Amino acid sequence: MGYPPAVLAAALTTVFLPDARTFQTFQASDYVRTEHRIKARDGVELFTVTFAPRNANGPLPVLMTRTPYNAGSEGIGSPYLSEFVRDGYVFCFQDVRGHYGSGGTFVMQRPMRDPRVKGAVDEATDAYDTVDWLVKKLPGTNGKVGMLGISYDGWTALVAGLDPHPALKAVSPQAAPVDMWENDDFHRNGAFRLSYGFEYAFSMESQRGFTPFDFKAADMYDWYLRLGPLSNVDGRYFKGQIPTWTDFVEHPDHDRYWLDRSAVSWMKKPKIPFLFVGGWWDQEDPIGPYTAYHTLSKNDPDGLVRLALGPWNHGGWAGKGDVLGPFSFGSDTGATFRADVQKPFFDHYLKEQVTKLDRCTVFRTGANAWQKYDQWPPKKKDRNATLYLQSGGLALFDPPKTGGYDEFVSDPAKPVPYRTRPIEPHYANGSRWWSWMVEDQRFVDGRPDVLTWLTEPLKDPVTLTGDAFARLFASTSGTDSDWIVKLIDVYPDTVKGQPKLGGYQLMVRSEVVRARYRNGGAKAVPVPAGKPLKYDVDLHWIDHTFARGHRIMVQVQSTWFPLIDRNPQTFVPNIFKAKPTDFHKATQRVFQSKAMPSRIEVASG
Ligand code: PG9
Repeated sequence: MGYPPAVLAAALTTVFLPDARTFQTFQASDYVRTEHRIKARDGVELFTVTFAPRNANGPLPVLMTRTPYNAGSEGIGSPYLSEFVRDGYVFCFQDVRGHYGSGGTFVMQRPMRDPRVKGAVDEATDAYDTVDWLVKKLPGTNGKVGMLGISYDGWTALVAGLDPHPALKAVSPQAAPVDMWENDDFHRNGAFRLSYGFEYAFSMESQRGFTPFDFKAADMYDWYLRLGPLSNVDGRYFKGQIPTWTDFVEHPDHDRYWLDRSAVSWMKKPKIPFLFVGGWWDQEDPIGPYTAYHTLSKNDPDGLVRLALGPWNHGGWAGKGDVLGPFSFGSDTGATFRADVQKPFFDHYLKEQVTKLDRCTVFRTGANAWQKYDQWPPKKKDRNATLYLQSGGLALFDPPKTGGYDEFVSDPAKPVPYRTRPIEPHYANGSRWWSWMVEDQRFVDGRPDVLTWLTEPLKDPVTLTGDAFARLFASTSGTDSDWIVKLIDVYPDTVKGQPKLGGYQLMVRSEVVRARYRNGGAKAVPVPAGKPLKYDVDLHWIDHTFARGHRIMVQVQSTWFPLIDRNPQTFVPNIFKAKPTDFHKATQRVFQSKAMPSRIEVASG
């Protein structure tokens, strides 16, 4: 439909564009960079950098990011901010206390203050004091502030949004962890994320500013095996000088320490709009966005909570988002998200540009198509699906009629690598950490300590949309155990035009549970040796199409090294204090009978 330009301009002016200044467009070079030291309520100075357009016709809103990764090095030339830069926003970057230019002491994910303690500070008060300063002291603002950021910067945005200054009008926490014992960077359901926990704690706490650990080794699989039990970390390297590592060791269970740091405990009812953003293949914080959306949307009568999920690794939406590993998504999904979801969200609340904002914008992987949902999981009961593990390595959508179990021996001395070796340190130059979640799983298929079930090639496409769980009936000959479940899309042997994808095993969902916490994280309890037990492995959410001719695969294993530390497979009260003699081989069984039907379940809302 073509409208005459005059009609179109009039319509745009009245509906979308509140005043003439919106017609101004800017480039990064039109902005002036200024440094500030903003005093928090306790007198600590927070180093802050602002960028404001030189010749704006009117006041503009502020977009703020609070970071532990050096505000001084932040610029506005990246694609991530380009849509805002062009349109005219003021940008503000601030070092959290204790890192780079800010005063005070850094505390990893500083717990929320006790409001009864006078003068107490946390990341929310630091954000509050900064917003207050921005709207009162910084010239050229319209009195409205938004916050956004990825990962740690997303977490600082989340915390600020839960206890907001009146001028903080909208927040987008992106890949923000929520409860680091249950999910994301440091643990998964209490299983310790060894390589990430080790590297990150050291890099943040050995000095002021991010300082990578110098492994002097090419392969982290080898390095962590040679390290031996976790008690050697302090003995050989950290010497009690890395506070977060000390806390890992002293708080193996989901105790008060973790609850105090869990944003779930601070989430009651949203006071301002939130846009949560996550990536299906985020190698660091894939679960925080779901958990936050899920928790806050339960009590959201004003419809303030929104969600966007895309085919991204950690922060992949900041770039083009057209490919990940060998997979192409058919369009620049990062750019689409930023232009169609992120920018309208902030424009709506900070510039009063009235636009329809979708509740949940989700990229369906496999089909390469964006979906809009009124809620997540969407209400579509007909989409519920159950895939049963059967004898002979078969996976079927019908329950087993007979069957027994499959077994393997898990040996902590020869753990299954989580990705192909050599495994580089996470943030080393050229590290494949960023794309390991889409690596071809054929590198472990066929190992004697990895069980595999597979459907026949699909006659029709199968789309799974909703909450995904593995219900596993399993036993171990030991007294503790890890269970790792992977849901995999197996490509046909030949893929037209993409020879590299022939037979590819793409991991779509994956998770680990630690058997000692099967009754809850508060207390570790031994597993009765040899007794089959039911484990609910939360695979979180899925929106994926397994195309015609593809097969669906499920893999189960008990080690995933060194992503996850080795379970001794013999119960000890604290695995961080286990001795070398505590680690034993165990015989693992997965049951697939009528009475104990191990399966994958996907349920809609
Ligand atoms: N994944 C990182 C992180 C976030 C929050 C706490 C600890 C680590 C990050 O990328 O910032």
